[in-house]
Amino acid sequence: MKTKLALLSLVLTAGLTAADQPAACCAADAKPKAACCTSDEKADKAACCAEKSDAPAACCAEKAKPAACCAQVEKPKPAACCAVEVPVAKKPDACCAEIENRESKIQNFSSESLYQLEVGFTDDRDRPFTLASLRGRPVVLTMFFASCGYACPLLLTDMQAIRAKLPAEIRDQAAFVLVSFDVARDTPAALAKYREERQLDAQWTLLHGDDDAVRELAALLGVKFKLEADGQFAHSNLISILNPGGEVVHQRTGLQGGLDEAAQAIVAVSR
Ligand SMILES: [Cu+2]
Repeated sequence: MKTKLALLSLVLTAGLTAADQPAACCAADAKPKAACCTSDEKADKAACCAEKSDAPAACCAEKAKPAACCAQVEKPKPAACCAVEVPVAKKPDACCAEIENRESKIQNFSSESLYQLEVGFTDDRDRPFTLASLRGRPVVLTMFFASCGYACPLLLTDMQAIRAKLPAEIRDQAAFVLVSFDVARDTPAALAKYREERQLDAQWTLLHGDDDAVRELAALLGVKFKLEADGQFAHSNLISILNPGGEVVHQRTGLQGGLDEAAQAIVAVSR
């Protein structure tokens, strides 16, 4: 994280122009604002920031006076204020949302990308897994639960059928992902058993998440699910196709048809 923030700070600092220089501390010389405000000789950083409240990146990146510096800024200034060592829980929402957006751009994730999700999952070998690790590949993703007696087996069959429709070179690079919303029963061990029973090879990723992670992903995908009295879930039937950047480019809704279209969507984002 520190490296990313340092990079961000550098990017922002590099973008400052002479017009951004705070008058009081920079007028005396031609140094750009960054040099001016971080100079030991011009140590009154709060005053420096006050001169130019919309360009505090340089002075607020100075860790010695983050509180005073950020207080000078009327609007939250993410790069500046978040660049300091503020505990995560205390970062202002607007501040963090913007810096995350900028970091995502650095990683080439768009605002539509599921790979911006910071929640973690666990795979069926009990290893931590983040969705962003799927970047660079076309992805076929479905939310399901392993003990489903009706729809989920059909969804799996359709994912396998979509896979079979792909040209070999695309089939080999695609990832097939099943994320369970049955957080209580579909433990990594239960998912490992499911993999074995269904004979799913290494191209398949089976994920367990905690309640928050699952709900967040479901909301982004438009998947609804509800635990019924009989232990089964009522749920949406959606097979989502993601491009290599993690954006949903196609969804097959329901339990019938649409396999050719789904395969075509995968091919389209693979070339
Ligand atoms: Cu189901």
